[in-house]
Amino acid sequence: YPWQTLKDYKEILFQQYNGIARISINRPEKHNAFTPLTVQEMSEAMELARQNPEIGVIILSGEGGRAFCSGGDQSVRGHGGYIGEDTVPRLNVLDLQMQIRRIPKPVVAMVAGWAIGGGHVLHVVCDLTVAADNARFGQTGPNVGSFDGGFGASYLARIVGQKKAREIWYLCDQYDAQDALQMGLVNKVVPLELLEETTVAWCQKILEKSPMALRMLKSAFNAELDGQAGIQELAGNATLLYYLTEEAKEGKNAFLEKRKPDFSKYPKFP
Ligand code: 2NE
Repeated sequence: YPWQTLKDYKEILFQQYNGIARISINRPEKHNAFTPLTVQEMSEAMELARQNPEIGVIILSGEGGRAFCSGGDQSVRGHGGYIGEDTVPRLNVLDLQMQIRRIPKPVVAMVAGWAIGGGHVLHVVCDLTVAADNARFGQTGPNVGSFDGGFGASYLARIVGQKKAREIWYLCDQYDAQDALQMGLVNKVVPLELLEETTVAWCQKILEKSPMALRMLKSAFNAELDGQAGIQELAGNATLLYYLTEEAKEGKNAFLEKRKPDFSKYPKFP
């Protein structure tokens, strides 16, 4: 596909094609482990994709065909987090997880090879996952002195069930693409050579759908799980829809025109 670069980064690629943005970790020599800079760049790209009216869907991937992402780069893990050039320890991947969940456009994980540790959690929080037949999934936290008790535990358990989620975390086993399909952890498995084609075809199908309906659905799926924050997100979309009505505009116009609003002509639905 003729992907066009949207912005140059050091540790990721940020491209677009036909309404699809693609954010891809570009550290194949480390199986696409992330540093604070990788995450900062992904975060900025995700925000740019959110603000770009041309973009309707985002693909998250890893370069090289051998790994989606192997989690936090253990060689820069220091006292209290992952350490970047500014010497400050961070766990900024948690903010990226929130961004993926809150962006009102579907995010599709395109997984070839390893999706491990914090890299596994990144695909878990995506709306959909298309996997290549060489994909391998798993958590490693308890092996390397780490854990993700947020979406990495509770949302994973919503997807695969409590018993399986506990197995995944307590045993730190690795699961192949068919295992993942069977437990509902991925949506589709295809041969590696068809991964991009299939993922782009799924995205194009999504792009034909009503963006407002997709937006409402994403926030509705989140609302059921995210408590007050989930309701806030769904309610924000309700406000957006209300602002599009003449009834809401009458309120604003009356204020600006220093008159009493006349809502009498608007229906009082049963
Ligand atoms: C992914 C896995 C199982 C692959 O094994 P293999 O044998 O196919 O590859 P290899 O040789 O281990 O990896 C290739 C190169 O990538 C580096 C390796 O050190 C190796 O480098 P060289 O020896 O060739 O120089 N590499 C791979 N993953 C890395 C990583 N995460 N950090 C730094 N370098 C890495 C195997 O590579 C593996 O088990 N990787 C580690 C997975 C892991 O434990 N990730 C961190 C989990 S914790 C986390 O991500 C996290 C969290 O729990 C909570 C919040 C935020 C993050």
